[in-house]
Amino acid sequence: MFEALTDRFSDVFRRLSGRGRITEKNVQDAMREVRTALLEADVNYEVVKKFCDDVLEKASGQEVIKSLHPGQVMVKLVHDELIELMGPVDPRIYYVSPPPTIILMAGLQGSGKTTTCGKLARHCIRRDGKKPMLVACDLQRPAAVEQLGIVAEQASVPCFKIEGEKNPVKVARKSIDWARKNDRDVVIIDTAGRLHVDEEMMKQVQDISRAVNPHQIYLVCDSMTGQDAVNSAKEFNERLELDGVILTKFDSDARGGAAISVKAVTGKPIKFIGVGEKMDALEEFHPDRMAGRILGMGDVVSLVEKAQQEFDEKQAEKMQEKMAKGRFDLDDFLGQMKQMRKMGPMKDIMKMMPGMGGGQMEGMGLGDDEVKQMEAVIQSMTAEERGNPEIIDGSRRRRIARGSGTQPQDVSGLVKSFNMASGMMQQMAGMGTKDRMRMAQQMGQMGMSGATPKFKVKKRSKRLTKKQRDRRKRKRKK
Ligand SMILES: Nc1nc2c(ncn2[C@@H]2O[C@H](COP(=O)(O)OP(=O)(O)O)[C@@H](O)[C@H]2O)c(=O)[nH]1
Ligand SMILES: [Mg+2]
Repeated sequence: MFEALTDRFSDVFRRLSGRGRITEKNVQDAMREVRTALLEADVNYEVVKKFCDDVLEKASGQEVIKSLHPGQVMVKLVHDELIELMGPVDPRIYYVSPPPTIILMAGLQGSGKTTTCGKLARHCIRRDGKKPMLVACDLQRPAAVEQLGIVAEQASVPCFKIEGEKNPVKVARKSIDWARKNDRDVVIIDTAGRLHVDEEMMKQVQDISRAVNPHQIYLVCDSMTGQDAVNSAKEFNERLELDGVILTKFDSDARGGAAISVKAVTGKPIKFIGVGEKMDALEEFHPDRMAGRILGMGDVVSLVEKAQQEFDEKQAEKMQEKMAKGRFDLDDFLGQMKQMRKMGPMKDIMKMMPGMGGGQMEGMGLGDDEVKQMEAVIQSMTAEERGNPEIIDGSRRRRIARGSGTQPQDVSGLVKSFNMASGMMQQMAGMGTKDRMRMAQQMGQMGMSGATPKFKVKKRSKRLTKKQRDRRKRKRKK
């Protein structure tokens, strides 16, 4: 996802961080680079101009110039401005009573409408426990109805179609009766698109819309087409009462211009992003998380959520219990590294972690091979050592290194990472989303400035941690 932009931003801010004190001129130079980066990412020109003016104005106060960490202040300003640009967004779907809730999908040909119908249906099932169905109103191409049928099958929902019918308005109308009779509470209508906005297509979608009065109208846009997507969104928005945009093919979007400009240009927020061809590849759009990703600040919230989805629930429960009691040990750590590997290539996951965006990963040395090495080291420890890594002294270290075919410093490195992870987990276990975000931000800044981690967490969990530490001490004394 928009690696180029993230790399550029990282560069700009790293350079700023390197200076002890910055002048107004430095800020201006940095903003000039930010501007170029945004334009290269295919962000709408007007949007870039306003964005940079706004940030400069906010930065021109004494605050930035005198600040101890000017780079961090700038990151925060740009971060907040990005959030403002893309939000606010409420990605929830509001269902009507009595059912069914009618959702109309519009968009150009190839934008991903048909695929997204299936994904949205899965989303309604998974997130809200609904019983959706799809409706085949793309009668332009004979294969379109068949394609929707396949998508519906993949999403395990029924697909309503009328063989031989040429009029999409009729199909749409009849589908609503069918939904009522068959106990479906969400009706998702797929429509025909064209390669470019044209009158006939617009009229057809409008006719369908007037006939069924949808509760939500989503425009599906291909993020890879950048400003073209944004311009077509503007045209659609003038003809239909859009509720939001679904930006597809995010997984292949290297620039990010559409994501950043859609809201500012059309006034309509992005509600979902498509991140792959499979039925579960749809995510809610959260401007704060997106801003973090764009700036390479990582996205702990998404990471935690992804982990939660993939984790075996029982194991997660056990882990939480252990964390709360401060008994998270090296075995758990290993289990977690393995879980993380299950979630996808290590590299993708690490990219979502703060301060590890883009190229910084390579230097960190945390690829699959390193995880295997960790495994070897932990397996060479005794059960006692795994439970209480504090007892690992020089001679134990040498023994473990010999047993695992590593060096003693690899062993101490691992214990260090474990200590950091377990500290973080204890803090996160007692945190709400807001605190997690805050921690992500702090960690992001840490990654860029290279400073030692020092997290400020709300008092309650701080006290908890101290209690846990005391309990551990007492246990050791026994
Ligand atoms: N990588 C990727 N491909 C997608 C995504 N959404 C749709 N596609 C692909 O884009 C192509 C066009 O999608 P389709 O649903 O037929 O578009 P429609 O013409 O608007 O109905 C298909 O090959 C889809 O698999 C996405 O989020 N990521
Ligand atoms: Mg289609």
